[in-house]
Amino acid sequence: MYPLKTVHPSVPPFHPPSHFKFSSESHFSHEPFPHTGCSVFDYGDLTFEDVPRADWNTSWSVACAVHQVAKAVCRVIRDGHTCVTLGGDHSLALGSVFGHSLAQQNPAVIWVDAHADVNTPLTSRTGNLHGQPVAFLLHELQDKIPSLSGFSWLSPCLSARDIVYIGLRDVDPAEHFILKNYGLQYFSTRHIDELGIHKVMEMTLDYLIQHSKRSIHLSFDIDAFDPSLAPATGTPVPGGLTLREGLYIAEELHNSGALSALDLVEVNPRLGSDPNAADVTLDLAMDVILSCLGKVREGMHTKGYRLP
Ligand code: DIR
Ligand code: MN
Ligand code: MN
Ligand code: MN
Repeated sequence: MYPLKTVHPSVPPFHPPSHFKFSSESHFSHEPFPHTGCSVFDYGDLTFEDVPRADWNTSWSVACAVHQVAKAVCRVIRDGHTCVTLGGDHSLALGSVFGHSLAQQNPAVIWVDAHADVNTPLTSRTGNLHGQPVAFLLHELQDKIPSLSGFSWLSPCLSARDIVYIGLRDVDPAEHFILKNYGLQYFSTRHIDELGIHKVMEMTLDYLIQHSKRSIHLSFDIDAFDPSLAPATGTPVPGGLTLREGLYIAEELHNSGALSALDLVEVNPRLGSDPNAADVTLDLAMDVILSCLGKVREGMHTKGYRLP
């Protein structure tokens, strides 16, 4: 038997918080989540104001939406749960990471992505806010961020030292400058080729956790995977993670016992060239989430199992 460090999720009895009021459709599932034994509580949908199409990517509409995400994520983590946030584009991590930092002191962030998402509004060549969330979150970049309408609730909650990227392979020149100049830690796909995903995860966790007991935020952009595996996404980049690398990352974070928040973003079922694109991408996203929550590839049996 290979001596893996394994943390078995203890599943405490769950009582829905008395104060939740996201929507009337919220429900608590007493059925354990498939493969993991976790109990799942659906906090319900957030409701967003209708925004005219022309305003979809404006800072105001994004800011209002992610503010709601921040409050919701904070509440879930304060209740003692691991919060799973599904996207949607990666600007939602502005809210989820900030919300996490309100609930728990100084979380560590692992950003799995083809992109560094660290443009500032002034360096961005696309204007896309989903290419900028990390810049908004970093203390070190605050003097480079113009004040945008709607974002007054947001204050930086991460230092350059608190984040590690895995899977980078499409980084703009300004982003590369930021990574180097501010000493952000990253493992590009070339680093994964060189070191192997096992070593990358070991180094990532050593760097972020060391001997401290801090919680981990995994922000997983599905475009980290190779486009052959995750075609239904907005900005696919060739040469991405294999299924096994992606699952290894997720399993190691489960094994760390410190995962408090997981974003699974940039899944867009409307995109992709063939009719299967949405299905395969959704299945993959599901696999990552389940692995983060304790699904193991070697299989499982329940305590007390007896052969017939
Ligand atoms: C590019 C692409 N660096 C940008 N980034 C994407 O728009 O800032 N991030 N697609 O997810
Ligand atoms: Mn991203
Ligand atoms: Mn990306
Ligand atoms: Mn993106």
